[in-house]
Amino acid sequence: MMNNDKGETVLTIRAKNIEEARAQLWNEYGNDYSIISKRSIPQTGLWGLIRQKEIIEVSYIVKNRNSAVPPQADRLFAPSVDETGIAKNDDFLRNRDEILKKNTGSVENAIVSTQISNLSKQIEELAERVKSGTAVAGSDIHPSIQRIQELLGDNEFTFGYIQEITEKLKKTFPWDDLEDFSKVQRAVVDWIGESISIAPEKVHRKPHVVILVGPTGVGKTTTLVKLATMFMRAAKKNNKTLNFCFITTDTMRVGAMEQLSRFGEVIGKNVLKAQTNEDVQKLYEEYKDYSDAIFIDTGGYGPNDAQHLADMKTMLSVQGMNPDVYLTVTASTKARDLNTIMQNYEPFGYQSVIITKCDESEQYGNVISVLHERHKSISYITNGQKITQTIAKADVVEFLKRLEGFAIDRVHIEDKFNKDDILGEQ
Ligand SMILES: Nc1nc2c(ncn2[C@@H]2O[C@H](COP(=O)(O)OP(=O)(O)OP(=O)(O)O)[C@@H](O)[C@H]2O)c(=O)[nH]1
Ligand SMILES: [Mg+2]
Repeated sequence: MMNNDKGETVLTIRAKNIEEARAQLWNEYGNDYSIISKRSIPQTGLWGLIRQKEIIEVSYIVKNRNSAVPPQADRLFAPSVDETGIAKNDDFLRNRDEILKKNTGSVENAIVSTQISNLSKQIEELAERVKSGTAVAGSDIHPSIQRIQELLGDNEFTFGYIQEITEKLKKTFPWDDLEDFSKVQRAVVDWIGESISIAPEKVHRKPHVVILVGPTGVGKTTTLVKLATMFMRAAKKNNKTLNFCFITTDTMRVGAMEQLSRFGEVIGKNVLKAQTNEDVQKLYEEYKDYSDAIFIDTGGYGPNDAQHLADMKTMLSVQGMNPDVYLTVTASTKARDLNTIMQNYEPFGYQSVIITKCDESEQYGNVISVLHERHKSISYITNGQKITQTIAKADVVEFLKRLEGFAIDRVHIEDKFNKDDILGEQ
């Protein structure tokens, strides 16, 4: 308890959300309180194992502290409201006198009084919403939240993600503040940005072994070559030469070796072939001492092809190799399939995800939602079939700019998310 600069006593209460805090204050003081501020307090569950929840702490002052009528009794006489939401004061005063005569001080009266006061509070709120035209038949969702839900749906965000944003809006914005749609929208764009995790740049010990895994036809081979090209350019920029080789373990598919070899020819590199774990091991031992990087291409299997996935994992397990494994998926993959793929490739210990074929997709909500739900980061995105200039480091701002239907304040998001250069455009 403390005093504010007007000498009024400032009190605090804690609650799950602002609505609950208001309900508590209403029960205690009727209308005779003013909320001054609120703040969120993180709560950690059992030994920090359970997901963090937040509660809020509300600071408030009590008005009319010396009022002759105690708050509970006073609320018995909340004015009745007609269909326009306007209080009928004569009826209200008559009822108040009659009830006062009949009811004095029993527990039952207190309970009834609380119930009546809660009801009158609800009526007041409803009348307020009818007046302002914001009441929604059969739902307690503000139109701004509904609009946000529609926009998120249009961008293919998952139901779970939309629910999360809805709860956050309800917690953060009091009903009246939801009227300001551009403010709401800006907050949602910020939250989407905050939910995108970009893989941090890492410094690797030589040789930097890069392995791409992922379903059939997602663009693993093409992306591996794009990565090699990008690393080569970065080295060249620093007046260095990148010593590297390609290894393909994709020996089953007709033409797989030729495909990579063709790319290899273009950039002047041989492609080495590995059919077994011993082959990978041998090639690694042979090349590790004088390679800056080793790029390993893998065959594509369906995410439910457990046997092939297990064989591939065995083939790639080489002591001391410590590879940088990326899961490669296309931007247009449905959220549910993405979830299955990410789950089934988990044994490869991929550090982050490469999103391919972004040029073929308009919406990214599916990818953003699933990666957020599975706590995975994005490292690169690819944007076309051309080997050069169609790979970029993943960038929050680029994802936000592609959100459909949202008004995007570019200066704000660039300031907030600190846009990096797109490597592919250099
Ligand atoms: N539009 C578009 N096409 C791409 C992109 N990346 C790759 N592709 C194309 O996707 C097709 C498959 O690419 P690959 O690199 O062979 O895919 P993969 O994952 O190695 O395929 P498998 O080895 O058979 O599993 C090719 O036609 C590529 O040109 C991209 O970013 N955008
Ligand atoms: Mg391939």
